[in-house]
Amino acid sequence: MLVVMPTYNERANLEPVVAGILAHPFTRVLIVDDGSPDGTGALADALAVRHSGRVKAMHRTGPRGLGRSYIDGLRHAITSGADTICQMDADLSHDPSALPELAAALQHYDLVIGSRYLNGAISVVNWPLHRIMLSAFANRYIRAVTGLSPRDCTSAYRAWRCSLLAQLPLQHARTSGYAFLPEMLVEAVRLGGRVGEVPILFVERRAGASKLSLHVLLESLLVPWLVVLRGGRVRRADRPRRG
Ligand SMILES: Nc1nc2c(ncn2[C@@H]2O[C@H](COP(=O)(O)OP(=O)(O)OP(=O)(O)O)[C@@H](O)[C@H]2O)c(=O)[nH]1
Ligand SMILES: [Mg+2]
Repeated sequence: MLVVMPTYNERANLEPVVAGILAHPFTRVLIVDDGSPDGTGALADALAVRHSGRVKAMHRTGPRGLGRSYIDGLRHAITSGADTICQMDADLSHDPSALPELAAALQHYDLVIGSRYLNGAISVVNWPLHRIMLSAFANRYIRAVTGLSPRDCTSAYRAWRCSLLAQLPLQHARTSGYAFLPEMLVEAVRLGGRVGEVPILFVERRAGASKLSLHVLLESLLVPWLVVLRGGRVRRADRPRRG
């Protein structure tokens, strides 16, 4: 499994998260850095030398962004020959110890979401109330506008069968922030992908700073409508099953 991980100023988190991923013998890592001013890119290069063959660093130039970095990293991953691809954040909010469960669920699904909101629970640690409410609202909003049914449409912790991911029109994704996350889900369901969810515990970052901005939030409100205008709502028959 190739793990794609975008980084921007994650110097304090990169080493432990990479160690956690590499503890699973079935993994490789692609770090997608956006010229982090704190030197995360140089650390990524050092890790690539130390773990030659298992860690690779990609250095982006041009406009930076979480969405752009995930898309570039995933497109590269598709060409790498991996059968399965995982996407995850580098700030330790996504616990690498969940990787075996995500990988195992790919035996039954084409896309598995590491979900914070299964079975009526909210599995989030150290989030202030306004962050929980924002995330809950975002998920309701996205489900209402697009017709999607997963409980966590905005989780970036996802495992893919490459056969499904390679069919997605990733080259058309234009969003800079999080909005590509529900957009990719809609495309996956339209392609007939089987979508499952496994529970994860999301822990708010302890080191480094969040990059959530007003621009990214506004984009997230608009994009679900653009996705629906382009291809319609997800039809009931297309809807994913829950794992
Ligand atoms: N390459 C790249 N990575 C980014 C960019 N912005 C954020 N990231 C990375 O994307 C992941 C998620 O970003 P966060 O800032 O943690 O966003 P978040 O998880 O919603 O916010 P918090 O809850 O505060 O952690 C982290 O690994 C970041 O380093 C960017 O512009 N470029
Ligand atoms: Mg985070």
